Amino acid sequence: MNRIQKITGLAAALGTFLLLAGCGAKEQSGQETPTARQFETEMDENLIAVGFSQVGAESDWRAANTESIQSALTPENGFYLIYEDAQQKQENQFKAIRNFILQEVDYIVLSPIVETGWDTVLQEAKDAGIPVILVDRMAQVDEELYACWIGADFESEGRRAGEWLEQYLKEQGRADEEIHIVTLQGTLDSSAQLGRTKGFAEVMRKHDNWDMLEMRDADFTQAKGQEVMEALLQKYDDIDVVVSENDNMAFGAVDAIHEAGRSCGPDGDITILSFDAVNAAFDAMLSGEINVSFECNPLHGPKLQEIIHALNDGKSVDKIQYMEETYFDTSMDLEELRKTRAY
Ligand code: GYE
Repeated sequence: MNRIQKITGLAAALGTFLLLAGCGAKEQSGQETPTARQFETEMDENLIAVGFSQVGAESDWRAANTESIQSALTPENGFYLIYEDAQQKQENQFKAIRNFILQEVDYIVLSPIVETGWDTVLQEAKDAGIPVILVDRMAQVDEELYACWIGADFESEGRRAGEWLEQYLKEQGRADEEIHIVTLQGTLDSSAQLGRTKGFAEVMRKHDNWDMLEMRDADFTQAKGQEVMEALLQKYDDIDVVVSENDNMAFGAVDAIHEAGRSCGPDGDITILSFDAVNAAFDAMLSGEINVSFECNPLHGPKLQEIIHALNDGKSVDKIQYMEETYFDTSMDLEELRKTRAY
C-alpha cells in the first residue's frame, strides 16, 4: 500500500460508513457529498499531505486559528490536510502524531498543548523523515526535532500588559496605592501561560505596592474562568485588578463579577486586562466590561502555507517566526478599529 492509499484508505472507509448510514447521500440532498469530493482530491498524488494536531476548541482564538489553517491548507493551494482536534489532551496529540507517521504524511503541524513531554514522539517523526512545524505554542525539545516554529512572543505580551497597568494607574492617580491583583492563568505549562505570566511578573517586580493575591489555572475556557473568579471573589473582597490570560476566561470573570454584585471595566471597580483581542473582546470593551486586550494573532494559515511550500522546494526557513501584535483599550476608537479585524 503506498502513502496516498494509506491516507485515503481511512477516508474511503469513513465515506462508505457515511453512505451506509444514509448521511449525505447525493440522491437525498441533490448535492454532491463532501466524501465524494474528498475522494477525488485524495487521488491527486501531487498534493502535499499534512497532518495537523490542534490543541482543541477551547477559545475564540483557537477557532480563528483552526479556521485560518484549514482555509490555507486546501487542495486548491496544493494540500491534503488531515485535521485532528486533541480536545485539550496531550495523549490525543501523541496518538494523532503516531497516526500521521503511519499514514506517511509529508509534514506534521503541531500546536503543543504544553511545552514538555514531546521528545519521544517528535523523535519518532524525525526517524520517519517527516518534518514537524510547531505552531502557536512551543515544545521544549532539541532544535533538531522541529523544522521551525510560528507564534506569538507571549513574554512580551505579558510585559506589555504590566506596562499598560503601570501607565493606567498613573493616569488615575493611583500609582502609589496598594493594588490587589488576581491572575486567571491559561493551561499550566502551555507557552501562552508561561510567557504571559513571566512577562507580567517582570513589571510587577518593579512595584512593591502591587500585591498578587493569587494566580489560578482556569484552562483558557470561559466556564473555568467564571468558576475560578467566583471562588476568588468569595475569598478576597479587595480585588482591584484581574489579569486574565485569555479573552474567554475574562468573559467568564465578567459574569462572575456581575453575579457577585460587583462592577468592572473602565467605570467599574475592578480593572480587567485580557489577552487575544478576539472580536467578542471588542464587544466587551465597547460595553465597558473589560479595559484592555493584548492582541495575539491567530492567523497562522498563510505563513504556514508559505513555509511548507518553501521546505518542499528545498529552501531553508527561519527557525523562529513571530507574528506581529498590538493591543486595544477603551481609550481607542474601537468601532473603527474593529472594522479592520478578521477574527
Ligand atoms: O491565547 C488562548 C488559547 O496558545 C495563544 O490558547 C494560544 C492561547 C490563546 O486557548 O485563547
